[in-house]
Amino acid sequence: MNYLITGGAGFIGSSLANHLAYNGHSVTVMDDFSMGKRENIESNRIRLIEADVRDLDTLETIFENEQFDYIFLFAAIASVADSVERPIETHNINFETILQTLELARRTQKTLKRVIFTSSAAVYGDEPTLPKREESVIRPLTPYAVDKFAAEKYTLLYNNLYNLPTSAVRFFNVYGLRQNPASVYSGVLSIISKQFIKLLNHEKAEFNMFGDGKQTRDFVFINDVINALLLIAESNESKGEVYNVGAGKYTSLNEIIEVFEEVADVKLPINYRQARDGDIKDSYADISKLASLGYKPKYTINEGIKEYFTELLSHP
Ligand code: UD2
Repeated sequence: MNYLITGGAGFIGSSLANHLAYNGHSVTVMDDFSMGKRENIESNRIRLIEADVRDLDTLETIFENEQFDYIFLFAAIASVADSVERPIETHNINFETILQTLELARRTQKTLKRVIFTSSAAVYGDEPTLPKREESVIRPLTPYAVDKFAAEKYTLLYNNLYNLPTSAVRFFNVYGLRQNPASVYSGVLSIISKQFIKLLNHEKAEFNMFGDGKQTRDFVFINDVINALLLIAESNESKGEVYNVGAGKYTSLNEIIEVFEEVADVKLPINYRQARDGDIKDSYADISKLASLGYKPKYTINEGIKEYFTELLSHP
């Protein structure tokens, strides 16, 4: 099959691209390396196009010259905090390029099996009812969440209005190899695991816990996420639908640290800090809609962290 993955050098996109290439598919990655990294692309069978998704000419050339079976849209400003700093740029990248891509696909792609847009649990905002169902109250509170929700809606509209086969996913807290721990707003598990690696290297390490550590999240391992994405892309029933992608379980940060301490066999010093402004206390997904397609997460949190940590140790 022929795949196009925008933002395919980022954490989730590159994990999917490597998996597909490894399984013999033809994969084109479009990325400007603003967040993604060249070294995330591990297969020399992946074709890399270095371009910003706002570069319409390049997008048009790609779409006019090739027919894809599957298109995955990951390219985005991925940090909520960045979106608050840069609302216009966020809107251009996270919303307008998605609409442009859908339109290009409608015009040029004749054998397309699916376009998948990647949205976020951020669309649910701080409305406290749990677990989150796809039909739960939507309360987007940041430019990031507003644009994700709008782009998600447009993606599904293209299925319903123009018969372009599309689906969307709302990621909960994905973790795994290649998640970049560089910023304080990076995924918390990448930040925690970096500290454990330091400890194992006999370097000084500590973790800033924002709040009491009792906040919970639905942490889902990248391998389960890839399975979910492929399942949704290949199912007929999922056309025009949006799916939560999580593990359907919640774990507190304190529990997460305990699991890491057990796996690494070392204690991590914790600095308790004030909770972040606007931080939600708890979040977890109802995954029954995804389960109805045959999805069942393979990794418990203990198994996922163990696998993640083992992979990290062998990928210095
Ligand atoms: C996730 C997404 C975000 C948005 C949001 C929607 C990630 C990386 N972020 O934010 O894009 O979709 O969900 O709800 O997936 N924490 C610490 N110390 C640190 C870093 C974080 O205590 O050094 C805490 C943080 O205050 C929060 C928890 O860890 O309570 C999880 O933080 P996160 O940034 O990994 O994810 P989240 O759920 O806030």
